[in-house]
Amino acid sequence: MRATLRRLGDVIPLPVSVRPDPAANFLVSPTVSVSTDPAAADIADQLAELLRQATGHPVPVTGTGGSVEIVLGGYDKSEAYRIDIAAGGVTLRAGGNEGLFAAVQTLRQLLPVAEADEVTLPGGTIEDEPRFAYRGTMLDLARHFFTPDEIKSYVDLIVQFKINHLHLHLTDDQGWRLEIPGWPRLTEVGGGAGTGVGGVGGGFLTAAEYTDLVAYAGQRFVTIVPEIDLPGHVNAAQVAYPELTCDGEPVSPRTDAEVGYSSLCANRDETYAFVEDVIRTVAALTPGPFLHIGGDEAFSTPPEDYRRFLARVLPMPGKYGKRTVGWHEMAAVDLPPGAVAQYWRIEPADDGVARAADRGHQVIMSPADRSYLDMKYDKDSPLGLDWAGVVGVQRSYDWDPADRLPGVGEESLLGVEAPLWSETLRSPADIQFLAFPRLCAIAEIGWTPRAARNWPSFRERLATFGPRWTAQGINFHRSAEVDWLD
Ligand code: TNX
Repeated sequence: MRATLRRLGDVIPLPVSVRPDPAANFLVSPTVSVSTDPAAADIADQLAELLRQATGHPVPVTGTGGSVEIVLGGYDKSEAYRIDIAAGGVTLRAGGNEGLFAAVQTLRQLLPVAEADEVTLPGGTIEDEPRFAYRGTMLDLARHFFTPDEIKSYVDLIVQFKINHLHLHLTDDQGWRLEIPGWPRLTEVGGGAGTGVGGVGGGFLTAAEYTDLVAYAGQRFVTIVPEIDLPGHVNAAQVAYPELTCDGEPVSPRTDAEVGYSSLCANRDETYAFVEDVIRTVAALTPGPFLHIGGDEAFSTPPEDYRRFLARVLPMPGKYGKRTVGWHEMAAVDLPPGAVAQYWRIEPADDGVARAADRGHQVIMSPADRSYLDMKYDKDSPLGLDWAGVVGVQRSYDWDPADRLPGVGEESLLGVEAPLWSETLRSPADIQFLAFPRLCAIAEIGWTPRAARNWPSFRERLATFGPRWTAQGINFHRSAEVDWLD
C-alpha cells in the first residue's frame, strides 16, 4: 500500500522556516539505513525504529553511508536543528542531541500515520529553533494519582510536540505523592488508598520511582519541575503529622475539591524544619534547575504570616542549588535572585508580577482562561471545570504570552505552561481528552515565532493529526472547531 504524502509544513509546532521542494521527494526504499556520528547513536536508534514502524523495512544503523544521515555540529543553540530532504537522501543536523531529538520529532510527523510499504517523505528544507526555552505542561498527581508508567506514557506524547518541561504537582490537601525519607507518614497516610478527589485512587511515587521517572524524562529532554505546594494546600501533610497545624490538633482527611482552608503555621519553628527537610530532599532527587514551592490560594494564611513564611522559604531552593518557582501570588514579596513567577489567573493585569519582571525575574505564563487544560472545552464537555470559563481550541491558541500582562513582555518570559489539574480526571484516557488538541496549541505558542503563526494555519495542520492520533490510540477531543481528516 502507498501512503499519502505529507506536506512538509504539516508540522506542529510550525517550524521557523519551511521550504518545500516537490521535485526532491525521498522514497524510503527497502534498503534504507541510518548513519550517525557515534555521539548521536541513541537518536539514530530512535529514528531507525520510527522508520521501521512506518515502513516495515529493516533500517539498520551504520557509521557512514546511510541514505538517512545524522550529523552533529553547525548549531550553537541546543534545540536548533535543520532537516534536508532530497531525492538522494535525508540529513538531520544539530549542534547536539537535544536539537537532533527535536528534528526526529519533526520528521516523525512527516511520516505517514500508519505503516505502509511505499513511504515517501516530502522534499525540501526545514530550519528551526524555539521562541522560548520553557514549554511546559503540568500534571496534578495530588487530586488524582497516576502511576509511573502512566506518567511516562504522557511524556512520550508531549515530546512529540516539543514540550520540554513537565511540572508535577506532588502535594495538596487530598494527597502527598512523593516519598520523603524521615517523614514516612506523608506517603503512608497521604498516599494511601482513596486519597484522590471523590475518594477515588491514591498512591505515591517512592524516591526510587521518582528518580527513575526523572531519568526517563531526561532521556527525552524533558525537565521535571517538582512542586511542593506551600503554605496552603497542606491538609494531607497535616493529617499525617498533626504537629504541622498551629494548635497541634488532628485534622480529617479531605477528598472534596475545596481550596484555601489549610495552612502551615508561620510562627512555629517546626514548620520550617519540616519545609527545609522536604525541600532539601526534593532538590537532591531532582537534577533539573527548578523547584516549585506553590504559594497559591493561601486564603487561610493571614497576609502577614504569608509574607513571613515566604521570607524564610523562598531562599530555600537556592540554598540547595535550585531556582525557586512559585505561583504568582508569591510575587507579593521581593523574590530571591533567579526566582520565577508563574502567572495563572484570568485578570488582565497583576502588579506583583509586573514588579517582579521589572526587577529582572522571569515569568512563566499560564493564564487559566487560555492555557488551563482542565477547563471544559464547551458547556457539554464531560470532563473539566469551568471557573475560568470554557476554553475551546481556538481560545487556547489565539493569544500571545507577551501581550497577556502589562509590564511582562517577551524579554521577561521564560515561557509558557499548560497546567492540567486532576479533580475530574480518573484515567490516562481522561488526560488525553483534555490535553489533545489544546496542548498542541500551547506547544506552538511556546515554540513558533509569533509572526509565523495564525489560527487558520494551525487549524488546518491540526486536522491532519486526527488519523495519526486514532492510529496511536489517543483519546483526543474531536472538537467541532476543526475539520478533522478521517
Ligand atoms: C486553582 S491554579 C488552583 C488549583 C485547582 C485549579 C483548578 C492554582 C495555582 N490553584 O488548586 O486545582 O484551580 O482549575
